[in-house]
Amino acid sequence: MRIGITCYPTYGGSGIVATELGLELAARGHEIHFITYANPIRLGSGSEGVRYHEVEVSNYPLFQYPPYCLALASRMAEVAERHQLDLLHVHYAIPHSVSALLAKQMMSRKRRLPVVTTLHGTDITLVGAEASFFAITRFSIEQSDGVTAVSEYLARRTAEFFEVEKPVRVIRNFVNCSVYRPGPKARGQKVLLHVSNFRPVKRALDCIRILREVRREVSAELWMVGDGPDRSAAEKLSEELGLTEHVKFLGKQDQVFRLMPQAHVLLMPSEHEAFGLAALEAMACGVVPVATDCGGVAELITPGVHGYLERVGDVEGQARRVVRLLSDVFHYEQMALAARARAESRFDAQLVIPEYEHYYRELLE
Ligand code: GMT
Repeated sequence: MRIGITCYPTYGGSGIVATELGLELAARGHEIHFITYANPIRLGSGSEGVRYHEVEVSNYPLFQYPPYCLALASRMAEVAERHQLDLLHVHYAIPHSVSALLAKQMMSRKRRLPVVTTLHGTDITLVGAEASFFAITRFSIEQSDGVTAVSEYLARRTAEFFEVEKPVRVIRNFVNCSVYRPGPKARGQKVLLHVSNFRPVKRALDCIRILREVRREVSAELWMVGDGPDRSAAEKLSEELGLTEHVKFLGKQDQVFRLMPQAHVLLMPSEHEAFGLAALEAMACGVVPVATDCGGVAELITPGVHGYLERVGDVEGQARRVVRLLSDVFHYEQMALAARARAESRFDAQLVIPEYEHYYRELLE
């Protein structure tokens, strides 16, 4: 198939899933066209079967707000005609889905261009729920030819909140278990890891507070990977709590699979997660997740088996779990093996990518 993919190319779960999906589909022989405003971070250069089409927006002085959605729609239509795309698959409803629907209308009469929209989380729970975006998010879900969600929870929430009849297919996130795999652990100190875009919903500051509690019992350090609005506040808090030398802010990393296996525990203290991709990637690397029980995370982690889920904001509860894991080697090893087995048996790319392929075929037929 010839597939156009649009996503946010920056550091964030939906862009990562879209990029990995494109690369996996290309490896299975499909022709993939990324249509985005910048090269998606995990795309690299020169992957076989993958092309990148940049969206440029005119900055005419009359425009107070450059019309990105229109530039995207035009580029989608142009790429679809030129490369005879079979379908467009957009990730994150706003505004990609709306631009794709417009591109579909722009096609010459003979060309069909089905639109698949994948819902990732905040496009429904935060952005789509804002009064100014509610109606257009609902419209884009109803008008897409196919809609997928990354968890049962998100599919249910979409149906309830937007009162849409449109069937939403659940296709969970995936990880390539040959790339994300266990490796040697960091020597010396135990390592806690947090990977996110440091938006308030991630509660990155809780990681610093958890480290403080953990260090009362066990010697450990914290690696903070990523960047975003709460990074400065997290750096300031680590200074205030006298933890500067125990917290490393590593910034954005595009080869997380090299870093992850070295850690012992992944911290994901989020306020909300539709799925929790960082936890899945960590599990594949044999790193045990200590997370919060929110959104769709329980579809990934069975508490006490593949990791732990505590109440949002319960820093002491999460710290207690970390201390137990770091102090009881047998318990830790068992859980790390179970986490890896869970990733392999249910979420490996080899299992999930065919679900997308079947879905595309259903729509094309
Ligand atoms: O806000 C974020 O965490 C980024 C966001 C995105 O769309 O870029 O992540 C969402 O999509 C990820 C990939 O499907 C999911 O693993 C995350 O759980 C989800 N984030 C939230 O629901 C907060």
